[in-house]
Amino acid sequence: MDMAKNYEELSVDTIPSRLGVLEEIVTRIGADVENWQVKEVGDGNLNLVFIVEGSGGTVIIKQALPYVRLVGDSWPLPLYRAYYEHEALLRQEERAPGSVPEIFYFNREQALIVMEFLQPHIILRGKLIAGQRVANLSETMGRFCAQTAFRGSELSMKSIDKKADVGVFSGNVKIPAITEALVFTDPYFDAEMNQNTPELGGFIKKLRDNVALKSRVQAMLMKFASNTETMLHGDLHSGSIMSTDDDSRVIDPEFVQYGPMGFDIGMLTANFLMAYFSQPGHRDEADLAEYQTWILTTITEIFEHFNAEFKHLWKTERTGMLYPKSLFEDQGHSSEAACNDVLDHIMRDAVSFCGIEMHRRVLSLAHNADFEMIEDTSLRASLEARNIAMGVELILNFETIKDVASLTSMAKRFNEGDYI
Ligand code: SR1
Ligand code: MG
Repeated sequence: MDMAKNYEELSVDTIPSRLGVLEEIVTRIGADVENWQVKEVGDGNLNLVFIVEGSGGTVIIKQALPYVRLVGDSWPLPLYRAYYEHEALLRQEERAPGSVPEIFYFNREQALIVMEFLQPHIILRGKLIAGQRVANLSETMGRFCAQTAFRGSELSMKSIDKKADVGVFSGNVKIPAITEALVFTDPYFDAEMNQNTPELGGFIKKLRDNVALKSRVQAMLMKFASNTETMLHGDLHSGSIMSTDDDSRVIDPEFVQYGPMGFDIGMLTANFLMAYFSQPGHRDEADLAEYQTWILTTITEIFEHFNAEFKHLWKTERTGMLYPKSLFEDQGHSSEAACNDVLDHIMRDAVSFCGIEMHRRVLSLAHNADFEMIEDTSLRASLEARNIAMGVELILNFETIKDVASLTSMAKRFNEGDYI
C-alpha cells in the first residue's frame, strides 16, 4: 500500500489546527479558526467527508482513508485514489465546464481535497427516494456524459495526449479492481461479501446458473478492463450527483479510469431504473405512476441530450485521429452515418453495463438505499426481482435495444411482472 509516512487521518477536533494554517483554506472559511464549526458527514463507502463552516464561508474536506470504510481495516485501500480523483475533477471541469465542484486545495500526502460546499444541494438519490423532481437534470447529465466521453477520447484529443493520459490513470489499479470484482464478478456466484434480501434466494440461484449470462458479463468485463475509449467517471450513480430543485453537479470521481464510452451513461441509467423499480416501496398509489413516469422521462431525455451533444461535438470538435475529416468531409462524404454507428455502439455497451449495475446493487456488496430502505423485505424482494429480471434481459438481448424508447417500454413491462 502507498501509506504515506506523514499521512494522518483528520478528525473534527484536529481540522482547525491542521488546516487553519493554510492560506488557501483560511481565505475560504475565515481566519477566526477557533470559531470554525466542523461536522463529519461522510455516508459513502470509502472516505471521510467534513463540512467546515466559518465566518467567511463553508467548504467540504474530503479525505481518503487507507481502508474501505464500509468494511473496515481488514480491506486496505491505497490513498493514491485521492490523487486520481483530483486529476479527474480537473479534467471534468475542463471537458464539461460547471459540472463539478470547484477545487480550492489538494494535498497528495494527506490524500485530501478541499472543495466547494454545494448548497442547498443534496445527494440526488435522497431526492429520488423522496419523490422530488429536479429540473434540468436530464440536460446536465446527458451533456456531462457526452462532453466527457467525446472530449476525453481520440475523437477530440491528440493521440499523444490521450495516450499519455491513459498512462497517468493506469496507476489507479486497486480502485477499478473493486468494480471488476463487486460489479462484474461477485453478483454471479456466492462470493463472501455478497448480501441479498433473503426472499430472493431461489431466484438468485437461477441467475447464477445462467452460463450464457455469466459469459456475456465477462465479455463486458473484458471490455471494461481493456478498452480505453475515454476517461470515465467510473462510479456515476445517483449518490455521485448532488442536486437542488433545478441544478445538479457531479461529484466523487475516484473510480476514474479510461474505459468504454457507454460505461458512465449505462451505470447512470441503471441507477434511475433502480429508483424507478423501488418506488412502490416509497410512495402511495396516488403519486406513484406519475413519479415513475418522470423517472422514465428523465432517462429518455438524458439519452436525447447525450445524442444531441455528441453529434454537435462530432461536427464542431472532431480534431483527433478517429474518423478524421480528411476521410469524410474533405472528400465530400458525409460522416453522419459513421457518427450514428458510434452512437449505436455506445448504446449497446450502455445497455449491457446498465443490466450489470442493476444486478450488482442487489446481489453483491454496497447496495442502494433505493431498495435497502424498504423495510418490508418481501415487498423489497419482489421489486428487486423486477430489477434483476430486466437486468438479465438487457445483458442477454442488448442488441434488440436500439433506442431509449425500447429501454423505457421494457422497464414498464418488467414493472408489471411478478418474478418470485
Ligand atoms: C467497497 S466500495 C463499494 C462501492 O462504493 C463505491 O461507491 C463504488 O460504487 C463501489 O463499488
Ligand atoms: Mg463514491
